[in-house]
Amino acid sequence: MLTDSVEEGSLPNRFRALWDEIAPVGRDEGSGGYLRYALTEPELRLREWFRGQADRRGMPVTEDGNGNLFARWGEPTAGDAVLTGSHFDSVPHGGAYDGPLGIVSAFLAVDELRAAGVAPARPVVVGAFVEEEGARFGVPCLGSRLLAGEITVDRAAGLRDAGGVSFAEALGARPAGARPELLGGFAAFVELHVEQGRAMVDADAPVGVASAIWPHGRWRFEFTGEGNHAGTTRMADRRDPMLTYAFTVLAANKEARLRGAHATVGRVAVEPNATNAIPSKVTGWLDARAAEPQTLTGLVDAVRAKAAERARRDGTEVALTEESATPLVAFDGGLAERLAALLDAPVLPTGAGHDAGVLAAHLPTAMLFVRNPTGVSHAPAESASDADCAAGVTALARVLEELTCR
Ligand code: HGY
Ligand code: MN
Ligand code: MN
Repeated sequence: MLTDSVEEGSLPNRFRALWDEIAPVGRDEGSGGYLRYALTEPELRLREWFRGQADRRGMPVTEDGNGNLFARWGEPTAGDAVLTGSHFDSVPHGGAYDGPLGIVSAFLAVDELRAAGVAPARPVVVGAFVEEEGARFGVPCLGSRLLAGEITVDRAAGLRDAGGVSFAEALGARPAGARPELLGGFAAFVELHVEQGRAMVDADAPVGVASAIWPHGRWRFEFTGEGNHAGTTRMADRRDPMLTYAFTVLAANKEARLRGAHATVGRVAVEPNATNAIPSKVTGWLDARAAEPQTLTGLVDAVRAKAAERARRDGTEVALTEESATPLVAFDGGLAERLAALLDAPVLPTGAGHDAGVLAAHLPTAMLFVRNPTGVSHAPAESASDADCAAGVTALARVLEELTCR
């Protein structure tokens, strides 16, 4: 059985030492946030760091042909490995912990098990999934969706970043797509992740277990009108898509509040994007989430209707395209309860999406949350104390021991 710190040097200090190896990678000095877009230089450096950590532990690394990495401890061909890990990529100027905490904690959990002399009866695999945030190619959990066959290879290969680079070009090959034989080799997946809210603070607990992920998705609104001169075009003669866009953002906020749901428009593109030109086109992306599927559907339908109504008034056009959708994820209830009892930890839902949310449809899956004192995420203020991160490592090690030795 594991005790708190089984090697020289406290676990919080060993966490900090490993954490400091990656903390500077991709950090923006101006904002203090991270620019770790999938398969760009900072994330590639973290992938090399991953390989180095695996090598130091004698864990051979394999790739699945979709950009996901797997480091394995145990019998190479056993078909009942327990997978853990998370992602390296970030949103623009995102926090330090969202993703990397799950990977660093996984390597440290392996160290804890080994130092305690635990000999797992089944392999432990540490995974690093590519493009979880969708910040570069627009589809979140791209790597895990490809592995699970939840996005076509054609669509994934053709996704392009702001510079026009396709995912296939960034990957260096056409993605392999579904790998059922690889996925079938895992008996369970446990993802440790920084909590992206204040529930653990309110629960006064360093570690929690996930019960569910809210259904959520991303919709692209394209508002088109008539580009024209800002100085010579009378107000009555304008067909200004910026008005329709602005009204739609306000409508999304109101409709979400009315439903106890969440709606965000955090990304916008304007053409031609000139101070003295009425836009010809405005594109906005809606991120909508709700605790129940029907609430989410109702929210998106209401925003679509309000946008169309306003477009008629503005003489503009509006087109709505669903870019990604994630159904309600109810994690394996038996597994969540078993881990909550093992760890004496609270069980809580989350509005944040994760690779665990994708894989939960394919194998028994659980998530562990580590307390985030600020409750802020997807921003530089995201935080976690070394002591709580160490508690997360200890919890993950206990869970891996439970799942590989019982
Ligand atoms: O957007 C999300 O919920 C996740 O952080 N990718
Ligand atoms: Mn994440
Ligand atoms: Mn995230």
